Amino acid sequence: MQDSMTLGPPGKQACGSVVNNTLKSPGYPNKYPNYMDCDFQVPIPQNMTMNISFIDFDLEDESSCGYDYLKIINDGGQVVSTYCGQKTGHHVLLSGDHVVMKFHSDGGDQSKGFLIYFTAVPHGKYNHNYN
Ligand SMILES: [Ca+2]
Repeated sequence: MQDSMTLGPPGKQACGSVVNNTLKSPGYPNKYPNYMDCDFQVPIPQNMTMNISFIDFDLEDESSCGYDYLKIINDGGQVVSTYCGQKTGHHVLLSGDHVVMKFHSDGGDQSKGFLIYFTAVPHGKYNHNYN
């Protein structure tokens, strides 16, 4: 598997990175390319909880997200949730050392992609995850 932290072959679009606490899918707001595999690691400040807000989210939909997906993985390497379809307005709260966002697209059907915003909030501001 290709190292997702490096640029792909010529002509393949780069994954980008988190800029100003904001993560955009490749090409956003235009459709993301096929055959993308991107890992984004976002540090979580000590004693803080990360609020991950799906400002805009539209990936190719499939009942088990088998085609295109965004996975949220905690610092223990466990997949917290897998998302596809339309999830605009969704929030996820995660604590730990860092969060990994893993984006995959297959060889067919593209959608708009996502715009995600990260906000570190003090522990206890929210009582539970609402994903
Ligand atoms: Ca697709």
